[in-house]
Amino acid sequence: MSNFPSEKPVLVTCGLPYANGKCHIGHLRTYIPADIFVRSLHKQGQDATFVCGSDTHGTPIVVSAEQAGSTPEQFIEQYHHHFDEVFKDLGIKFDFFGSTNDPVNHNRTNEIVNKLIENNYVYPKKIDLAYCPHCERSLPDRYVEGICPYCESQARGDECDQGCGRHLEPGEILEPICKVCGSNAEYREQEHYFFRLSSFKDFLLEHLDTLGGTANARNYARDWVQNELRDWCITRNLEWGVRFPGHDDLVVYVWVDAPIGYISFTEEYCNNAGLDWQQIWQGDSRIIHFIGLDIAYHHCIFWPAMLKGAGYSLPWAVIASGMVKIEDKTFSKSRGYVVWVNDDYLDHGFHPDLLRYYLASYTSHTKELNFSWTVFKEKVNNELVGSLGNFLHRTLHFANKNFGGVPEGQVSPDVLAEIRETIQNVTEAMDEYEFKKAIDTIMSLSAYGNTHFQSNEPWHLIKQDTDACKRVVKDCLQIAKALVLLCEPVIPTKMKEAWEQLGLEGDVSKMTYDEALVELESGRALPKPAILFNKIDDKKIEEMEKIMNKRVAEAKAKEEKTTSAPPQVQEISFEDFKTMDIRIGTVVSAENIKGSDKLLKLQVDIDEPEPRQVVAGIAQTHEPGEIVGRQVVVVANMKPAKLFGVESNGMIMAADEDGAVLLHPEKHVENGTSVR
Ligand code: B3M
Ligand code: ZN
Repeated sequence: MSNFPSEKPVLVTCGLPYANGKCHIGHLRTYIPADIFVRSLHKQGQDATFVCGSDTHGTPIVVSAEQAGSTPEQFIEQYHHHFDEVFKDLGIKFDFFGSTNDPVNHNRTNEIVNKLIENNYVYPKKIDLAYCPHCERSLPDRYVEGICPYCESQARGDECDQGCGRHLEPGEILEPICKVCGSNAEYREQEHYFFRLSSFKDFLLEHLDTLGGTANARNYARDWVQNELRDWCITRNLEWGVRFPGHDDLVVYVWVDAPIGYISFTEEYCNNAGLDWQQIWQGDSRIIHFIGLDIAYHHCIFWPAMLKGAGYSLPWAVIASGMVKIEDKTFSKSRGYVVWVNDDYLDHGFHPDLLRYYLASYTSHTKELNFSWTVFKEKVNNELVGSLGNFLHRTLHFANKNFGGVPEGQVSPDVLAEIRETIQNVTEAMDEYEFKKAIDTIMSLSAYGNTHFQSNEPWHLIKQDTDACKRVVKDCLQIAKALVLLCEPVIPTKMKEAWEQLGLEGDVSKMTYDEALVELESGRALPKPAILFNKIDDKKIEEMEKIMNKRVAEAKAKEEKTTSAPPQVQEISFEDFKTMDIRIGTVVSAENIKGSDKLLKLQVDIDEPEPRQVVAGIAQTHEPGEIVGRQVVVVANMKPAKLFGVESNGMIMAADEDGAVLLHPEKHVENGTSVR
C-alpha cells in the first residue's frame, strides 16, 4: 500500500540555499529529487504544498557582503534572484520561494523564540567569546578560525569543517584568529542565551524512532543524541539577522531563523492562496524535509526540539541526499571541482531535463553521486535517446504516417497489466525515496514497448494484416501515453511536448498516473511528431571536460602562488614590541595532556613565587622527560587561555619547521631575564 494519497495536508520543503553564491550541481542533488517527489505526489492524486527560499542571515553572508563591498541587503537580493531563476529554468516548481529576511519570518521567529523563553527553554549564561582587539569587535562563527578542541584540526568558528565535522559552540574554538584582519583574537566574557537542547534527549530518541524518510538522516542523528547533546547558544553579536527579543545588540543564530523559514514561507503561500497554514504547522499533517546529509544534525535534532518546545507540529519525514563528487574528486569550489548550473550547463545549450534525468537516475538518493560528463553523455544517449526517445518517435511516426491518428481496436490486456504493474512499482519506489529505482522501472516499460514494436514488425503487418497492425500500434501508443505520464515528474518539459505529440489536451503535470490506463480514443488525430531527444556528441563532452580541467589547473596555480609567496606582515613600532614581556625560564616539570597528542603541560620557573603553567604544542616533537631542566623563551604576558580544559598562562617560543624547534639562550642566564 502506498503512503499517498493521504487525508492529511502535505508540505514538502527543501533545505534553503544560502544567498551568498551561485547554484551548482551539489545544490541540485536535493532540489531535483524533491521536485520529482512532489510532481509524483500530484500524480498520485495528492495535494502538496512545496516551499523553499533563501537563507539570508548568518556570518558567511555578512563576511561575503563585506568582501564584495556591498550591504547584506543588496548582496542577498542578487543571489535570491539568481536561485529563483535557476530553479524556474530547471523546472523546479516551488509554490513559494521566500526569503528568511522577509518581515513574516522575522515575526514568526520572534513569536517562536518568545514561546521558548516563556516555556523556560532559554537561559542566559556568561561565556568567553573570541574578540578581535584590532577590529574592536566580537567574532561570531565564521569571523573566527582556529583549532578544533576535539580533534585539533584547523576549524571554523562554528564547525570543524576539515576534521571531525562537529558543530562548535561559540567560545569553543582554540587559538582563535580574526578572519577579517588576521590578528590573534582574545577571549572576552559576554552574556549569551542558550536553548536547553539537552532536556529534549528522551523526546528526540522517541521522535527519531517514528520519523520517516531515509535511514541515513535518522541514524546519524541518533548517534549524536545518544552521545553528546549539549545546549545550544542561540544568540550572536551581529547587526544582521533577526533581533533576539529585548536585546538590541544580539540576533538569533542563523540556524534558528532559517528553518523557521519553512513555517513563514508556508504562511505566506497559504495567506496568498486563501489556505490555512496552521493546519500544517499546528495540526495533524505530513511535513517532509529534503536536505543534504551534512545538515541532518540541524533537521533531526535542533529543529524538532525547537518545534516541540514552541508547540508546533513535528516533521513526518527527513530525506537526506548523499554528497556529490566531481569526476571522482571531492567537490570543492576553491579547487575547481565544481559544475556551475548556468556557466557549465545551461549556457552551453544542454536541456534542463537531461540533467534532471541524470541526477535522479544515476544512483540511489542516499549514496554518493560522482558527476562525470562521460556518464552523463552515456545515460542520455543510451536511455533517453536510445530507448525512450526511440520508442516514442517510432510509435508516433508510424501511427501518424499510416493511420494519421489513433487506430481502431482495443489495447491488449497484457499491455494494460504491464502498465498497471509499472505504476504500482514506481509509486512504491517513490514512497521509499528511491528515485533511481522508480526511473529504472519506467525505463523497463520503455524497453518493453520497444520489444513489442520490434518483435511484432508492424511495418510488415501493415501490408499483410492491417487489423493486427492496428492492434500493435494501439498497444504501443498506450504504452507511450503511460510513459509520458510516468516520466513527467522527472523530465517535465520534454513530456509536455510528448503529450502534445500524442494529440492529448490538458496539462500533463496535472494528470494522475491512473490516466495511463484510460485508453486512447480511436480516431483521434496525431500531429506529425518531432524528435524529442538528440544524441550528445563526444566533441561536446571533450569541450566540457576541458573547461573543467582548465579550471582545476587554474585553481592549483593560484594555490601554489599564495602558498609560496612570503606572508604579508604588518610593521610594528618599538613601542608595539615593548608591549611584549618575553623572559627566559627553566622548565621544571612537563606532562602530557589527556586526550591531546599535540600538547604538553609545562611548569616554567621565570623567577616568580610560583612556576608559570604553560600549555605548548610540542608533544609531537618533545618527550616530557627530555625538556625538564632546559631553559626556554617565554612570552609571559599572553592572555590566559584554556586548552583541553588546561589553563595556559604564557607561550613558549619555537621556530616552526614541520614541528616545533625550541629556542633557548646561548648560555645559561638567570631565570626571569628579559629578552629585548
Ligand atoms: N542554508 C544550507 C546548508 O547548510 C543552509 C540550509 C538551511 S535549511 C533551514 O546546506
Ligand atoms: Zn574536530
